[in-house]
Amino acid sequence: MSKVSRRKLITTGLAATAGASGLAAAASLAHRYGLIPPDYGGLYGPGETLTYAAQRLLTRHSLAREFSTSQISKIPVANGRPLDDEAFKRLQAAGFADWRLAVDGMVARPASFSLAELKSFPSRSQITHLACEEGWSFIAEWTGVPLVDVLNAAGILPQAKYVVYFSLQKSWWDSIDMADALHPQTLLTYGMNGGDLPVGHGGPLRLRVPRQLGYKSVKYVNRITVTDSLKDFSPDGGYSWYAGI
Ligand SMILES: Nc1nc2c(c(=O)[nH]1)N[C@H]1C(S)=C(S)[C@@H](COP(=O)(O)O)O[C@H]1N2
Ligand SMILES: [Mo]
Repeated sequence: MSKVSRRKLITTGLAATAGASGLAAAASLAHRYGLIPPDYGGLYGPGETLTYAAQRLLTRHSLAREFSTSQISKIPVANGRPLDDEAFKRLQAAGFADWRLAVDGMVARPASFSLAELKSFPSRSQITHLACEEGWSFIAEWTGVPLVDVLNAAGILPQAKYVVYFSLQKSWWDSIDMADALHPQTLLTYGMNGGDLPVGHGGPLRLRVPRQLGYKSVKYVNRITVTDSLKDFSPDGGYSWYAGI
């Protein structure tokens, strides 16, 4: 059976099973195919599994919509408190010359990159929508280096299954699977609307994951860890781990 028709069959099976005998049965079918999000054990477990499995089977290679310049929001919304502790203010005052991004975990060559080094990679710009789970959203142009290029520079080991990314803002971090980590639209961004990425929007560096809700686009990213398990990085309570849109 071809890959595509096998996929179709699994997807049809998932939908039919969900309708006939409830989400739990569909989730157990998804389990057989390894399509389990790391927060499946919680209250919304079977539902989370069904959403993630169906999306991964149907839309693994799909692109987030890109917009034209005229559709860029006039006043982008900066949400949450900007990072303003003393250590960050010192980095900012020095133009982030001493700031670095660490890349570690399941990579052949753990590395750290300055902003100038990240800017020396081929850059990509894309105009995408950032949607908050609370209902507001805006469209902006984001410029940066595809995460895949930085991961390749460090050498992703074959066991890798997830990429965890941490913020200078202590309680903020999140993770994505390799389908999103290697996706061409997933960018480590240092620019917005033609200028530097403003601190209010996560400058000097923010991971943009335009195929998922806004909270997956963590601001002030300074460390990336490649891993085969999220058991030491349990997702934050309240938000579902997979936030595909
Ligand atoms: N470090 C950090 N990243 C963050 C947040 C935050 O408060 N701190 N808020 C998240 C949420 S809930 C949303 S909707 C977006 C908002 O992005 P914006 O500030 O550029 O509008 O950033 C996400 N990333
Ligand atoms: Mo949000």
